[in-house]
Amino acid sequence: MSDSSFQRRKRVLSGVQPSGNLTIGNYLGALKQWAREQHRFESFFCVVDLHAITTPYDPAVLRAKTREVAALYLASGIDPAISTIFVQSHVPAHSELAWLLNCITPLGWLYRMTQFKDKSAKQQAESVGAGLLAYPVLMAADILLYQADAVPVGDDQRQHLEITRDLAQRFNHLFGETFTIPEAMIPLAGARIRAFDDPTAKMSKSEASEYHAVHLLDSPDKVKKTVLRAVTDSGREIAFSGDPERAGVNNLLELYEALTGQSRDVIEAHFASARGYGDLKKEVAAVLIETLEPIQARYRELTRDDAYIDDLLAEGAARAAEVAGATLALVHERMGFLKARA
Ligand code: ATP
Ligand code: LTN
Repeated sequence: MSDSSFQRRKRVLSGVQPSGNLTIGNYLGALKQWAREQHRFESFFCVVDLHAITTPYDPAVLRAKTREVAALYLASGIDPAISTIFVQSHVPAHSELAWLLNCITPLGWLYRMTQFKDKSAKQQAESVGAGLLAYPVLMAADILLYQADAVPVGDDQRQHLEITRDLAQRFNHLFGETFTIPEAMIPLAGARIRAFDDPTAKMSKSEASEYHAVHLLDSPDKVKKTVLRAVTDSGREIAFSGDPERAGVNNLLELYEALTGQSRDVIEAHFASARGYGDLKKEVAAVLIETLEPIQARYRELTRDDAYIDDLLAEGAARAAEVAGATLALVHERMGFLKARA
């Protein structure tokens, strides 16, 4: 096969921040897709610790969560024999490319990001770090370093994917064809799970309130309690609906849909004879518990020995650094940096 006819396998890159306890939203929006897609794509899955320091945090918690998130990737079915799992800060090319891209990113693009507006509003205006504003540039660096074709994420990341594409195009225009333009890959079901205690808000792992989310490591009892307390409306009809008044029930149905893989018609028919929302909640809790049980069993197995995870992460970082290093070298050349003498 000649060089020009050789096509590399399409690539995927994605990541989760070690900024709290992973939720069922993270699983359905991200991890579950990753486990499925790793068979079709050459895959890179990163624990994005550099992103997790863009809001106030505790260093000891960051360290523990970084390992925990990596273990949850494995427990959710990411196979280290076919996918590369690594920690973002172990591959310095991420920070380096982020700086280079920062210098071609118009500030206006960053101020427009809804995540920046939401997260900065939660802090005192004067203490918001510059890193929170530059967050999407670091994310673009993560993706572009691997020349990723597709990025499997939840619906909330659409805007960040757009800015990544815009930055890649801008760079290619300024310095010549360098980066692959990536596509967002968003699941049909489960792309935006809402909070149980407030169905107008997205479920989020950094939200501390007790009955906000179901976490991947929650006990069956905690899962049941959280789902049974889920905020719903005062009606009785169990049907998918875009009516904001009925967002709570719709969220439970969407969870059921994403977890069981059944069609909406089948689900509505199944619940047609239910006596009320209580029946729906019980069944959603049951499928959640059933989904989490094998993940938790694998997690316990994998974390008996920290050295196992640390070894895998070291191998992953070495593989990732090869790919990222090649892209960064090309970027240096295109941008006009004098090559250091060997
Ligand atoms: P944080 O609260 O710390 O910002 P988060 O829970 O929003 O965290 P991220 O680390 O920002 O999680 O996101 C990791 C992945 O999980 C992303 O692909 C994101 O789109 C997805 N995701 C996060 N929350 C949800 C949700 N509620 N429904 C579906 N996918 C989600
Ligand atoms: N911003 C993402 C996390 C993230 C990411 C990435 C996702 C950082 N770098 C690269 C996909 C690809 C989020 O989910 N909040």
